[in-house]
Amino acid sequence: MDNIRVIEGDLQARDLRFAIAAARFNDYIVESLIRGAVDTLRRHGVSEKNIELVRVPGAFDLPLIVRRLAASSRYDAVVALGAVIRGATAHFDYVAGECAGGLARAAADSGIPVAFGILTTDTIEQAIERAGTKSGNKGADAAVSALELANLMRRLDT
Ligand code: INI
Repeated sequence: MDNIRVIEGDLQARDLRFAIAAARFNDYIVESLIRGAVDTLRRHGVSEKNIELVRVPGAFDLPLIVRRLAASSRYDAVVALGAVIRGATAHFDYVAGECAGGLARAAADSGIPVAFGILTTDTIEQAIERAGTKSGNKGADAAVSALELANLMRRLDT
């Protein structure tokens, strides 16, 4: 390992610009994800003027808008936030599956990192646990990934 050149992204803010795309559905949960993401970016030194928040109705709608944001050349990375809670409906599989697949395609097609900050849980209690209580904050985790990936993309460019 000692002789291997390791290429990785650090977590420096530099002049990086971020879009946060967040669903309104399950807003009580998603607000905490947004707070976690913004707080994390700011504490790593990202200026507020380099963060824009875009709201969409639900997680299913994220891929279309994230694709547009990623293709705009305005951002170095996009953080996608939402909460899909299973409840008693088969809807869950469609919404969660299309959201995940669509976000992955948006990243691959645009060449801009898209961090996946979508909670997919069976219950609202599990969602609360992952939105800033005992299991951390998935919005904050996604923001860290976005920072690392944006920096890694820069390094790979040089
Ligand atoms: N959207 C979510 O973000 N989370 C959900 O749990 C959810 N459920 O359960 O239905 C949900 N549905 C709405 C969907 O994302 C779209 O906004 C809607 O279908 C309009 O395109």
